[in-house]
Amino acid sequence: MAKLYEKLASQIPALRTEMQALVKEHGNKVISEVNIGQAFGGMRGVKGMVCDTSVVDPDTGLVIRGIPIGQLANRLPEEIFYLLCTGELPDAASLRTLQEDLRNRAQVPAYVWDVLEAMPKDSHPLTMYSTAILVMERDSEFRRRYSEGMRKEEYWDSALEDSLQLIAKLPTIAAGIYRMHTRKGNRIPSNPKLDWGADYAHMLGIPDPTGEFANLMRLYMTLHCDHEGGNVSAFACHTVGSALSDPYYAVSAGMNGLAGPLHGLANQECLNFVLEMREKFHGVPSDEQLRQFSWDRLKSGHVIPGYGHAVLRITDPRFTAFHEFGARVCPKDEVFSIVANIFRIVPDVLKEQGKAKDPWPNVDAISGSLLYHFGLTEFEYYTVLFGVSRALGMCAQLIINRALGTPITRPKSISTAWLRSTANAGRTAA
Ligand code: HAX
Repeated sequence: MAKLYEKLASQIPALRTEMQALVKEHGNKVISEVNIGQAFGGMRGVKGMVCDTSVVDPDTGLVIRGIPIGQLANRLPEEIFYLLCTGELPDAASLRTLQEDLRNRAQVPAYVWDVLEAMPKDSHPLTMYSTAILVMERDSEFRRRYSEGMRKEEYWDSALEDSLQLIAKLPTIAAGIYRMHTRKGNRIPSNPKLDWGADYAHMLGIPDPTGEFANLMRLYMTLHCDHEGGNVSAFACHTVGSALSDPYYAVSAGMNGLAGPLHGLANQECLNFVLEMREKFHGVPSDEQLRQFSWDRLKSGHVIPGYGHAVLRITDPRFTAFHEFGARVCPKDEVFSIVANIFRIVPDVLKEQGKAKDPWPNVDAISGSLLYHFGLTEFEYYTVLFGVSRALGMCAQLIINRALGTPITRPKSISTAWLRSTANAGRTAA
């Protein structure tokens, strides 16, 4: 913690000065306009918040602190967390200190397991995961210090403290949920010699004679870490945190957003789509069968899961990183082959249909097929994996927002009647 804390402490005064100067000198400069379509359309494209951890460019994809995600695919998730927070990759000593710090905080309180074990056995794993985060709120340093009168300039350091506590414990909690939910047997103790991602893989208990499953988990944790500030889970976390609810409340809220089928649950739906196809055609379908299957799905009023994006207009570079991993590790796997064939065929189908603005695959189109290859076949669990990784970005964004004193989120909503009269006034004026 020391080095990450010191690094942030050294950076924050300049960040505050820059923000204050921008607001003072250019506070009235218009950066976005909103039309009625956007007001009814999920505020798509409206520039109304600041997020420095990462940017999603329609034509580049995820860029973390100026580095395209494809160039970070071989980095450890802990390095990515440091990068998200500070804008710099850690040197060897800073990485070691952060890893040691996370190990020292990894012990999960017994009451968390008691709560999880008391939940109905058919609870969704993401509900269990979000509950575990929320129940640990009793230990929040942010809330404790706030109630003691903590000064506003100090908010970030207790947000960092809570974030590190959370991040350290999440792999153990998530792996415990997997063992419990799938009735795979007892929880597997953490191995303190392993890095964060590999330890998570180890605690899941998936046989890994080649070490490639651990590699997949590191890659998975790195690729899903952040996707700028306006996506459902990040925005939910941001909004709850902006009320100065502590990081446990805010991250748990973000996880609930991840549960939606249009967001984090999409990876589960994607694998379903692929497995349905495999079952129907008793293996890898021909190109024509695949094309017809996709059209049938569209005509029945369903989306093709894993394709399209609210921002991206290219093949998601995270899809590409997973595709390269699969092509190296399991090129002949049936499920992976179907995913690769869908990638050849579905973009043209979607273009022909002409509705989706982005006919290209997003990360969810492929991640499940790789997990499935290694025997992690319980796809209702996949969103939890996403949630472990995404906690890195949520926490980094929270820490920075508390450092900058970002105020409570409160966009102005308008009524349909107001829009109607405004639209009509425009018509009269024209
Ligand atoms: N298949 C079929 N139709 C699609 C489509 C797809 N994959 N993607 C978009 N469309 C349709 C939309 O449903 C919409 O139709 P209507 O006008 O009839 O409502 C139309 O094309 C325009 O939509 P859009 O502007 O291109 O897309 P949105 O920004 O509204 O939505 C989504 C983006 C990701 C939600 C959308 O592309 C989708 O539903 N994709 C499938 C689900 C999915 O892969 N979700 C994961 C996204 C990544 C993520 O956040 N992961 O957490």
